[in-house]
Amino acid sequence: MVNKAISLIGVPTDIGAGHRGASMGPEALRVANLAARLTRRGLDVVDRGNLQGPLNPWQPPVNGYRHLPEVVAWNQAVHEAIYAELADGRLPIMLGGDHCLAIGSISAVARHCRDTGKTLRVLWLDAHADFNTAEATPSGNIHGMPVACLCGNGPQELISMGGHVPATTADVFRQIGIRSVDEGEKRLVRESQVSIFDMRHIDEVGMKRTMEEALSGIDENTHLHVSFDVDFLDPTIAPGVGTTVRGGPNYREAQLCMEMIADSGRVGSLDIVELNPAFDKKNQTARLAVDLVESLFGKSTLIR
Ligand code: 6HN
Ligand code: MN
Ligand code: MN
Ligand code: MN
Repeated sequence: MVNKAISLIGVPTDIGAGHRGASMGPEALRVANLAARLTRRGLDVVDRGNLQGPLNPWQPPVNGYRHLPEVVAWNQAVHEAIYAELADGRLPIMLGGDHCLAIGSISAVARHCRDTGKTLRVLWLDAHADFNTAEATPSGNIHGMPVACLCGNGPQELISMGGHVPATTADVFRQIGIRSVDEGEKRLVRESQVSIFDMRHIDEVGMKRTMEEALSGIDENTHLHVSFDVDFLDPTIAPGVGTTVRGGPNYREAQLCMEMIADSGRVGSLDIVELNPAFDKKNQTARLAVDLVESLFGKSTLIR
């Protein structure tokens, strides 16, 4: 059974992104009624408000990284907040914010798993692999680097978050929906143990078998962390993100993905990231994200 004690933690920053606006993500999710929708599902939801951190100075990269000191500050705040919620026995939902924040959240989840003897599995729902390094990145934007950092490939301040290097290992990741990986990044992904279920795989075998594969091997001792980058979704249904890539999952495929995760009963923490209201129309992408998160917590279209 999934933990019913949910804590919402807003992280209003676009410090790792290539476009401004993901800083408005937490409020857009609140306006789309995230808390009430989950409460309606019988969950005990507490909104902890927003974390604080440095403003976005909007500077070019230095040694391959944009805004590294600010990214470190935000992620430290995220790490402490998520770790405290987990230690308190609650299920944290991080309302991003851009995807660099997954360094803080997932390092905290990994630390909680070490404390409690749980096995970590991360479902990374994204159009992108986010496996860049200072050498491979085309942009210097750290939202393209969190998975590499979590696996120990990145700047010292980010790979040592939570005091354990690496924070976790590549074999815990299952990446789903991938369709945009940079040239240098491709080589790094191939050399790693990250499992990728790219759009070609989803086209060929379908979302059902993809999710069976991504969830295979989990058991009562698994802590499932879902890192939901909203650009996972096809841009025709989810225009409110900074880095759209066409050819993503449609509404039903995304619903099935979330429903099958819910069926596992093992979700222990969630990131909702990269929602960018500056690109959205009438908050439709935030409303879609909330709809999908309801499914992740058990809302189902199943009749039989
Ligand atoms: N995201 N691969 C590109 C880069 O700049 O490294 C895009 C990264 C997008 C990251 O959407 O979380
Ligand atoms: Mn726990
Ligand atoms: Mn991402
Ligand atoms: Mn992405």
